[in-house]
Amino acid sequence: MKTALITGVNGQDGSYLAEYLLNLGYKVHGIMRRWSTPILGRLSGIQDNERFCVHECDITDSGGIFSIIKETRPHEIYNLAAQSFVGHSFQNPSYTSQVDGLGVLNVLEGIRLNGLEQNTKFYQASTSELYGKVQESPQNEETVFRPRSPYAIAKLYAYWLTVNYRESYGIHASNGILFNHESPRRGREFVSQKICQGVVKCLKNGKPILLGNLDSKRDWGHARDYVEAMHKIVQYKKPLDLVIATGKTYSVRDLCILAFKYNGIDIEFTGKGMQEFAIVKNIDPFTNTVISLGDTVIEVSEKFYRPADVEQLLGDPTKAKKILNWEAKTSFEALIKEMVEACKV
Ligand code: NAP
Ligand code: F7E
Repeated sequence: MKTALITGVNGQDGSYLAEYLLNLGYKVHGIMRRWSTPILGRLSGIQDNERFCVHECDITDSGGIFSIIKETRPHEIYNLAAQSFVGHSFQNPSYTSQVDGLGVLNVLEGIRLNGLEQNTKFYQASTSELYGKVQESPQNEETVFRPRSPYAIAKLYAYWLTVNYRESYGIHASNGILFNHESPRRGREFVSQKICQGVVKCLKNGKPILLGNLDSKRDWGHARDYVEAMHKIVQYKKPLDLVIATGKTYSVRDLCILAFKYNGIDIEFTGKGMQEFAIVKNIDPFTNTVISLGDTVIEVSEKFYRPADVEQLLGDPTKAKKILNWEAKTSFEALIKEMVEACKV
C-alpha cells in the first residue's frame, strides 16, 4: 500500500487531495496544527476512514516534522501547509515567511536527514503569484518570476529550495505552479467565496458587498481538478516544475456578475475607481429577496486594496496537457454555480 503525507491536510486542497488518495487506496497521514477545540470541518467525510491518520504539528517545528517523517516514512509528501492569504501576508510578513519559506525547508530537511532521498517523492505547492507583475502573457514554465507580496516572495524561496534539493540530493522534488483554484471549501476571505457568500447575505439583508480591486483578473479553476494534477506530477517519471491552469482569465467584476446571476439577479457596474458600484437591473420573479431594482449591491472600499496587487494572471497549461494528459474539467461558470449553490444550503 502506498503511503502519502499531506501537510495542511485540513485546508481546501489538503481535504480534496486526502479524499482523492484514499479513493486510490493510499494510506494517508495528514499534518494539521493543534486547535484548542477539535475542528475537522473539511475532513468530516474521511475522519473515520481507517486508512486516514492525523498528526498534530506546526510546519515551523523542525523537530516535530522530522519525527513525523521518520515515523511514517511516506512514499510521497505533498507540502500544502501555508499562510495562503496574500492580503494577510502584507500585515504579517515575518510570520508568512517563517511558514511559507522556512516551513518548506523543514520538510525537505526531514526527507534528507531521515535518509529518504531515494524513497520519498516531494510536491511543493508553488503558485502563479510567483509571476506577480507579469512579464508576459500567458505565463508558462519559462516565464520570469516577479513576485509582488511577502507571500509570493516566501513562495519563491520555497520554489528554489525545491529545485535545489532535487539538484543537490537527487530527491524527486517537484513544483506545481498552480493558478487560482476555488471550491465550496474555499476560505471565506478569498474573493470568490467572499462574493458567493456575500451575494446570499445581500439578498437577505440588502447590504452591499464591499470589495477592493475589481479590475484584477485571475485564471480560476476548481480545486478538485487541481489535486489530480498534483498527484500526476508526483507520479511523473522525473521531477519537474509545471504550470497548472485553465488557460482562461476573468475579472473580479465578471465573478460578481455571475454570482448574482446564479441567484436570479442581473447587475450592472457604473462609475470608476473608488466610485465604482453595481446596481440591480433585473430580478427573476422567483427570487426571494429584500432588494429591489436600482439598489446598490456592490461598493468599492479602500480597505480591500493591497499595497501592491497582481493585476492579471493567465496560465498556459499546454505542457501539463502534453506530458501528464491533465486539463481542467470544470469551467469558470460551473465553478461559480457550484459555489453559489453550496452557499444557499
Ligand atoms: P488553505 O485552505 O489556506 O490551506 C492551508 C493549510 O495550511 C491549512 O490546513 C492550514 O491550517 C495549514 N497551515 C497554515 N499554517 C500552518 C502552520 N504554521 N503549520 C501547519 N499547517 C499550517 O490553502 P489552499 O487553498 O488549500 O492551498 C494549499 C496550498 O497551495 C498552499 O500552500 C497555498 O499557498 C498553495 N496554493 C494555493 C492556490 C489556490 O488558489 N488555492 C494556488 C497556488 C498555490 P489552519 O487551518 O490551521 O490554518
Ligand atoms: O484575490 C482582488 C485581489 O484573495 C484575488 C491564494 O490562493 O491564489 C490566491 O491568491 C484578486 C486579488 O486570491 C477583493 O486584490 C478585490 O487581485 O481571492 P484572492 P489571490 O490573491 O489571487 C494564489 C494563486 C495563491 O497562491 C494564494 O494562496 O481579487 N480582490 N476585492 C479581492 N480579494 C479579496 N480577497 N477580497 C476582496 O474584497
